[in-house]
Amino acid sequence: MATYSRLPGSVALITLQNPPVNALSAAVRQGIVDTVQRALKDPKVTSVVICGQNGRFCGGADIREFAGPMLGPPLVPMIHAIEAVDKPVVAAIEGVALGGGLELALGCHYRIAHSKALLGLPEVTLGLLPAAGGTQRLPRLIGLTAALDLITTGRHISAAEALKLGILDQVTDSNAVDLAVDFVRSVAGQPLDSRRLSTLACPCPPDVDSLLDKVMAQVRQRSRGALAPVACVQALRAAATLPYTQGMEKERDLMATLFNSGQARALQYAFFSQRVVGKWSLPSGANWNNSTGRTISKAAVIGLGTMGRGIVVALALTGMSVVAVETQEKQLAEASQAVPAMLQREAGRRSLATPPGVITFSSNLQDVSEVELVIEAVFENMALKLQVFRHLASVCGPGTLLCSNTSGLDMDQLAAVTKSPALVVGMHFFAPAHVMKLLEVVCGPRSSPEAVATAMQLGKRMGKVSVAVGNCPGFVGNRMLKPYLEQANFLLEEGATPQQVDEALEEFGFPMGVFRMSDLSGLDVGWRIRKEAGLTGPGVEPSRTRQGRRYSPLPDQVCEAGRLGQKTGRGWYQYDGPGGRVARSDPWVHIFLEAYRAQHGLVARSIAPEEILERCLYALINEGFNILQEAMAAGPEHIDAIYVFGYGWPRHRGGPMFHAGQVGLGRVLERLEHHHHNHPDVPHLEPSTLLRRLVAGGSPPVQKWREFINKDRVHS
Ligand code: 3H9
Repeated sequence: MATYSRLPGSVALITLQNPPVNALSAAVRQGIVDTVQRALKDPKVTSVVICGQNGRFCGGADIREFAGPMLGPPLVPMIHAIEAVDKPVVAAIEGVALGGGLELALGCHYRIAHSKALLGLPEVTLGLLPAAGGTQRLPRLIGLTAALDLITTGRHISAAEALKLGILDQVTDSNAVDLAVDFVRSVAGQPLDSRRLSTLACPCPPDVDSLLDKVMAQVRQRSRGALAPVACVQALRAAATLPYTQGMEKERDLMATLFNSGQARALQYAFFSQRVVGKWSLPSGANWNNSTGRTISKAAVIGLGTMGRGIVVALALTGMSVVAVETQEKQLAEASQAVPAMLQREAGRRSLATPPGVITFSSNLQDVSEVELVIEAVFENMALKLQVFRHLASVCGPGTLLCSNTSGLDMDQLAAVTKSPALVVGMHFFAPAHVMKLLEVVCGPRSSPEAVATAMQLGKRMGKVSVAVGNCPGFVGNRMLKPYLEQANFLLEEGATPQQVDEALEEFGFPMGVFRMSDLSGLDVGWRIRKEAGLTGPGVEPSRTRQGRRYSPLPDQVCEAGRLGQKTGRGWYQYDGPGGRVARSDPWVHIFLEAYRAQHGLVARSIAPEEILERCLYALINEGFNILQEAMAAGPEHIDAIYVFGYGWPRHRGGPMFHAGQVGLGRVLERLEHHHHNHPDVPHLEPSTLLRRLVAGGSPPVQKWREFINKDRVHS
């Protein structure tokens, strides 16, 4: 709702009240309509200030209401009514003015903000556009070019930038409401015509069409199939070329299309998923609300390869001091050059609240004895990691948290060689660790709530989306990736080319298909893991069945040919040279695939993109259902957040589990049964029990799956 008070000097103060972000719910909109009317009618009131409770102006439309019928007064006429008021209205912006919140402020005649406030029109990130006049008023205020940038990216901007762009009239380091009240008294009685943005012309560059065409082309390329950014450009074209009223009609029509699209639902689900995963819980009942983590001020990282270096930077950016240990002298020398440069670059890109912490380089494990938390990031080899953990257990105090950056090894085995297994958790970062948003926090059976809470809090401090997951081979992300990669290889055996597989996946919205991605990461990573698992290497039978299931030796043979991906200039594609980035089709690969098929008596067939998508994506999704059933992820939102933030799953498709719901669980089940029938030697294609149970239960929406998962556990 909104409260009304009359301040000395004839100023009416309207305060939005809807914690935590004063979103514009039906009750708040009704409150604004009523209080603005009251201010208008009160002859003693000469001016109005609108602010938000608890130092937050407004976080925009109430996203929770989008799922239900539209109730209460609509935003557009409400904002029009404010703009039309003949007493000056000032928005006093503290905290945030986002989406509908900024649109409300744009309907006011003046805008004053606190210097720490953030402003923006992030609707595009929710699959929408700013449809309360934002696409029409903002370009009239700051010009088409700047509005295109803000609205198509949805980025939040600082008060300083908003002042420079002309969105704000004043910025203050002290109380924005007090300043707004003083200010509005000083402008009472002055003409308001030039302050009504809807009446202004939109400032445009002379070559407006070519600008709009250029931006549209960029947006289409960047958005990988997302509809909202394209609609934003269309709405801004209307602002630049049509009168205001017609522009508003265009905005409304585009919004109606977006609002009812599956993409908007997916993106709003992704918004809430990101928040759900922060509220972790363990099977023991310990959770984010009843567990306290430690505040870490000094940490250490062991192993300064690519991952270790990124982790050092991510930790130092939080302001904590970091001991960076590497026992190989050459690697240490390289890292002590590279890491400070990485830190400086990254600190320059962000506006840090505290200066970066001090990094001390060392070749001696003994130097970590004083730290509160250690992250081991040595080579992915159990024997080596066990050796490091044993060493750490003898060097560190009994209260030190010991974490591993393993991407899939058994955390419990590592915990077993320490003195305090309860203080051992996995912290699985994604490369580059100082940039990628995802962190899997791996909870072993003995990890204490305190250890999990500490890792989750540390993830948050590093700006990560941290997801608590269970301890199983590959955890959640890599475990699901395995059947996906496996299907991609089988498709090559059956007749597809790497380009065909990659194109189908990129068309779906992945930034890179599986083979281009593997070339980028290095093909030797998986090769080493398969050798460790006894799947390939000297003495292993070179057949297409290994350890009792279908196996494709294709990637092993590519590695054996010295083709390790971009780093060697050759992999599934060819590059300009070692380290080259542009993938080109390689005749060697086609000859190699033909020879391979001939050797194994395989007849190549033409494979449609639909089959490529079904085989790769449904195998991955099926494993997601197994993970849910085994409680290795607390809910579908956790899996979806992992895939959106760590594996390039297109955000406008919500995540793999949400996508399964959109496709229809019955359809996913039917296609898995079909492919499993054709490939009975591929266990990953056998539909999960949970999927069958959900379909039998009427294919409930993703938010209801937990009921079925819990039922499953009671019965198992
Ligand atoms: C829009 O405005 C459309 C219009 O143009 C046109 C309409 C016609 N609604 O993120 P936090 C909840 S679209 C409902 O953890 P922070 C959030 O779920 C909207 N709920 O805090 C969480 O709930 P819980 C455009 C919302 O301090 C709690 O608030 N606006 C909304 O890290 C705290 O959130 C946006 O896109 C909302 N609008 O960050 C802004 N916003 O505690 C979306 C938040 O139960 N919001 N909640 O988990 C944000 O970006 C961040 O929440 C914000 C605060 C920066 C505001």
